[in-house]
Formats: sequence, structure tokens, C-alpha cells
Amino acid sequence: MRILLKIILLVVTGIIFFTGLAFAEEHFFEIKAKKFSYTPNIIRVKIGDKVKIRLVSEDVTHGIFVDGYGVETRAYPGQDGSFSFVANQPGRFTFRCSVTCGEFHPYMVGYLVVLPNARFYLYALVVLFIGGANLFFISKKKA
Ligand SMILES: [Cu+2]
Repeated sequence: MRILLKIILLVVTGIIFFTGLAFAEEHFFEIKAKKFSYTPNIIRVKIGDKVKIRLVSEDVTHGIFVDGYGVETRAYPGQDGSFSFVANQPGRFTFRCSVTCGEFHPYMVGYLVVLPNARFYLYALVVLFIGGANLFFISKKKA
């Protein structure tokens, strides 16, 4: 009986864990770059999400470099740039132009906001709880 209970706990834990992982989404953003701003200039995703960015220049050559992630691309007039990455660190990161494009170039910035995935943490808690309960049963059996 105990063994059956443990097997059920293990299977449930596994299912919950992998369902939690499956909540990662894919996001695509097209960012327009123009002297001296980005549109949009704030990008919000959840941790674990796959982020794909295309940079389109509306005037001169611009770049985009995301602090903390170290990803970069350039967009030339008529030639877009793109990159993708997995948002694996939570927080607010500045992205900035990486090509000197004029006098206000240093102010050409935007923000990447990576939010913690509430559902992921909820599931992690459930997994921890089930794991704890399992340990409790094991220790109780030994005593
Ligand atoms: Cu620039």
C-alpha cells in the first residue's frame, strides 16, 4: 500500500513539474528604431519565455544591445536585424543602441522586463510540498 502511494506521488510530482515547464511561451517583437528612440521601448515577458526580436530601422543604421543578456543585432536602412534568446533571468534590463547614430545616441534606450512566472512558482511550491510529504512518510516509517 505504501509503495503504491509513493508511486502515485512520484507520478503526480512528475506531471506537475513538466506541466509547469510547459508554461513557457514564445514571444515575437518588432522594434522600430528611429533617431533617437525605440518603438516599443518597453518589452515585457515572463521568465522562461523564448523571446524573438526583429529590429527595423526607419532612418539610419541602429543597433540594439540588451544589458545582462549580452545579445545584440543591427538594423540597416532596408535591412532588418534579429535575434532570439530565452529570458532566463528575472529583472529589468536596459537595451541600448549599439551604433553611434547621432548626438542623442547615448539616450537611445529601452527596457526589457522579465517577470517571474507566478504559475511556475505555484507549481514549484506544490512540488516541494509533495516532496516534503513524501520525506515525512519515509521518516515516519523508519521510526
Ligand atoms: Cu543609435
